[in-house]
Amino acid sequence: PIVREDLRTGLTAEAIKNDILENLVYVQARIPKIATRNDWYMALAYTVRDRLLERWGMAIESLQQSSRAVCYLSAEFLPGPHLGNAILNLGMYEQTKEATARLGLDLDALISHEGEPGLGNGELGRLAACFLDSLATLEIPTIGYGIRYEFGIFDQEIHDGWQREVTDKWLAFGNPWEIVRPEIAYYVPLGGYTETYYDRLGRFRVRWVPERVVKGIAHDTPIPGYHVENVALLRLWKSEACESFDFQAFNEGDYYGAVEDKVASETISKVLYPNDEPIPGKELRLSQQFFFVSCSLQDMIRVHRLGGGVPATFDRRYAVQLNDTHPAIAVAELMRLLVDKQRIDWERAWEITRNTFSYTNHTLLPEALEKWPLPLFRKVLPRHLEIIFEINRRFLEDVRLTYPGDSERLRRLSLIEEADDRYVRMANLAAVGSHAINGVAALHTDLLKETVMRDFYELYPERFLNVTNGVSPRRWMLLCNPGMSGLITDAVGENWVCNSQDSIAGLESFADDGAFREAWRKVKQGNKMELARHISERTGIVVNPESLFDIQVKRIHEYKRQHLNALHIISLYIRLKRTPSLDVPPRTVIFGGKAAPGYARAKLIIKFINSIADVVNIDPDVADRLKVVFFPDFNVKNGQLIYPAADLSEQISTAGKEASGTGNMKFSLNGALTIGTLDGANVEIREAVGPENFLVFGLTAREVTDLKMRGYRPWESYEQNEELREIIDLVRSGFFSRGDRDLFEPLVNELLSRDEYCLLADYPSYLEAQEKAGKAYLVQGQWLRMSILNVARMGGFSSDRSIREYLDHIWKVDSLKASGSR
Ligand code: 26Q
Repeated sequence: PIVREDLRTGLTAEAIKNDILENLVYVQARIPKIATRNDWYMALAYTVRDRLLERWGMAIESLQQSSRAVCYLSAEFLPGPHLGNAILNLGMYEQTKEATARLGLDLDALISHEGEPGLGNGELGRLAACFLDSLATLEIPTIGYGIRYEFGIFDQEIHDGWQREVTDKWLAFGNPWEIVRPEIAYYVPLGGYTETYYDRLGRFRVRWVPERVVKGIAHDTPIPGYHVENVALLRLWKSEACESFDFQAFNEGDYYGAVEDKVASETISKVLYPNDEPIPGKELRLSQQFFFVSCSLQDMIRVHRLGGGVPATFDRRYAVQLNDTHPAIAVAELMRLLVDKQRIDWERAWEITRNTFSYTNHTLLPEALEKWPLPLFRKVLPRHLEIIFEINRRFLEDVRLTYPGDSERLRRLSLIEEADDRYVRMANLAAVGSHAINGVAALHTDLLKETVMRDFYELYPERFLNVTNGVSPRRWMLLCNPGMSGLITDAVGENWVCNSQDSIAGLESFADDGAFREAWRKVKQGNKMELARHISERTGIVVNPESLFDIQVKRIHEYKRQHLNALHIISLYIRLKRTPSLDVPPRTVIFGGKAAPGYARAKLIIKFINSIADVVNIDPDVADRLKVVFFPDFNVKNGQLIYPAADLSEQISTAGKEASGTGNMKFSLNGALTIGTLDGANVEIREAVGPENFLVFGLTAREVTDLKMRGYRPWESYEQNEELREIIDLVRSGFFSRGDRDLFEPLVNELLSRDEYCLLADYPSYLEAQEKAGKAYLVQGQWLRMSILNVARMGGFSSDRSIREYLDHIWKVDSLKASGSR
C-alpha cells in the first residue's frame, strides 16, 4: 500500500517509486504498459520536482524574511539539463537508482534523455547558472531574473562540413521544471510619447503615454543547492498580450487585426539573439531587454511591499547585479518607477538606485559594447531617454567641476555618444548607476581600468574591483565526472564538493602515489572511451581512446583562434607524412562550438576544420596517429561528456581578448593540462597549478599592443618561417578543398594581410608548446602527476569562491545559515 504521507517528499526507494507511478498516471496520463521513455522521464522529473517544491515554500518564506536578497539580472541563463543535477543535489541518487530499477528502468538513460534549456549563447549565460547553483548552496536568498525564450540558441548540425542552424524546440515535449504563475504578471509599456502636467499638489510631473502595453508572466524554476534545504528561484518572463483579444477591433469585425496585437506582444520573448551579430537596428532586442528588466523591478517592488517595505528602503532589501549591459536599462527604469510612480524625489531616488545596482563587464572588444541609436531608443522608450538625459546632465555637471575645461574627457564619459549619429552608451549608463563595477579575471579588470573604462576608473576608482569567475564543482566535477570525483572523495573526504579550496588541496600528496595514479589513469581512460563512443555515433569517426585527446570547445570566433589550432594540425600532418618515425604520441584533435549565424568568417572556420578532417582522417599514412573531429552541437549536455575526457585543453585566444574563460577551468578541474596564452583567467590558472604544469605560449597582452603600435606585418612571418609558408601554401593550393583555391581565400588573405588576432606572430611559440605537450604525454607517469596536481590546485576556481567575493565586497548579503560559515 502507498504511504500517502510521504508520497511527494519521501526519500526511500519505495516512496520514490510510488511517486513515479502516481505522476505517470495522474500527471503524464499514461499507464506503464504503453509508457515511452519520455513518459517515464517526465514522471521521474515530476517526482524530483515534488521534492524540490517542498523546499520551495521555505525558500520563498526566507526570501521574504531575509534582510537582503540577491537579484541576478541576466538576459541569458544556461542551466543545462536539470534532472541529474537535482537528484545529485538532493542527495537521492542511490534511492532513485533503486526505485527506477524496480520499475525496470535505467536511471542513467532517463537522465540522458533530457534536453536542455538553451537560453543563452555561451559562457555569460552559463556563468549565471553556476552562480545560482552556488548562491543556493551557500544558502543565500536569491532570484535569478531573465527571459523565457520560446526558442533558445539554435541547434547546430553539420552538413558537408558546414554549420546548419536548426530551431531549438526545447518546449516541444513540455517542461516539467517550470511552474507558470499567471497571477504574477506585470504590464510593460512600450513606445508612444511623454507629456507634462501638474498634479493635485501643483507639482510639475511627466506622464508616459505608451503606444502599447504587453504583459509579462512569471515562469519559475527551482534551482536546488547541494545538500541544503535552500533553493534559488529562477524567474523567467514570458510576454503576452494584455487581453487575448482587442475586443473593440473584434466588435468592428477586424478579427485579424485583433489577433495581430497578440502576435506582436508574444514576439518579445520569442527568440534569443545570438551574439557576434551586428545589432544597432534591432528594435526587438531593446524591447526584450526593457521587458524583462521592467517585470523584474516591478516584481521586486511588489515583494518588498508585501513584506511591509516602502520604496525608500528598496536598496536595503535588494542587491541587484547587472550581468553585462544587457539589463543596464534597469538604471533608468528604477529611476522611472521611483520618481514617476512612487513620487520619490530625484536625489533620493538616485541614491537608492546606485546603492542597489552593481555591474559586471564581460568584454573589452569595442565592437561588443552595446549602444543604441537615439531615434530607435526614443521610439521604444521615450520616457527613459528623458531620464537618461537628466542623469547625464547632472553627471556631466559633476565631471565638469572635477575636470574643469577637459571637454575631451566629458565627451568620452557622456552617456550619449555624439558622432555623426547619436547613441545611448549602455556601459556608461551601467557604470554611472552602480556602486560597484567588476571585471571577471584579474587581467581583464586591469585592462578594463586601462582601456574601455579608464575615464570612469579615474573618476571613481573606489567602484572598481575584480571578481574572477568560477564554475560549479557540483555540475562540472561531481555530476559529469563521477569516477574522478569518487577518487577525490576517497583521498580527501567529501568536503571538497562545497569547500574545494581547502579540501581538495589534500590531493597533492597523492600525485606521487603509483596506485593512485593508476586509478586516475583508468578513470580518464574510461571517460575517453565514453566520448569516443559518442563521437563515432554522431560523426562516424572512429578514434583511438589511447591517443592524446586535444580539445577546443567554445563559441567559434576569430579571437579564440580555432584556426590557429587548425594550422597546428596541418603542421603535424605534414611532419608525420614526411617523417613516419616521428616520436610523437597519437593525437585526436576535437573541436566543438557554434558560430553566430551571420558571422561568415566563423562559419568558414568550421568548414576549414571539417575539410582538414576529411583529408587527414582517411589518409592511411597517418592512420592511428592523427584524427580530427568536429563534435556537432556543443552545449552544456555535450560539455558534460567532453570536459572529463580531455587530456589537453586549448585556451589559445589572442592575449587581451578573452575576458576570463570558464571552459579553461572546467578542463583543468577534470584533469586536463592547459596549452594557453596569458589571457583571461589562464593567467591565474597557471599561477595556481604552477607554471611547470601549464603549457604557456604566445605574446602577452602588452606585447600584442606594442606589436600593433609598431606596425605588425604578418606577411613577414610567412616569408621568414618555412613551415608556416608550406602549410599556408598547401591550403591555398586547394589541397583541403578538392582543388578549390577560392574557398579558404578569405581566411588566408586575412592572415597574410592584416592578421588582426596575431595568429602568425604566435604560431612558432604555439608549435613549440605543442611539441612539449606531445613529449610530456609520452612520459605517462609524469603526465598523470601533472594532471592530479592541476585538480588539486584548482579549488579556488569554484563559483562558490566567486560568490563569496560578491557577497563580501559588493552585495553585503548574509547567508541564511544561523551559525554562518562566512
Ligand atoms: C549583445 C547584444 C545583442 C545580442 C546579443 C548580445 C550578446 C549576447 C551574449 C553579447 C554577448 C554575449 C555573451 C558574452 C559572453 O559570453 N562573454 C563571456 O563571458 C564569460 C563569463 O564572464 C567570460 O568567461 C568570457 O571570457 C566572455 O567572452
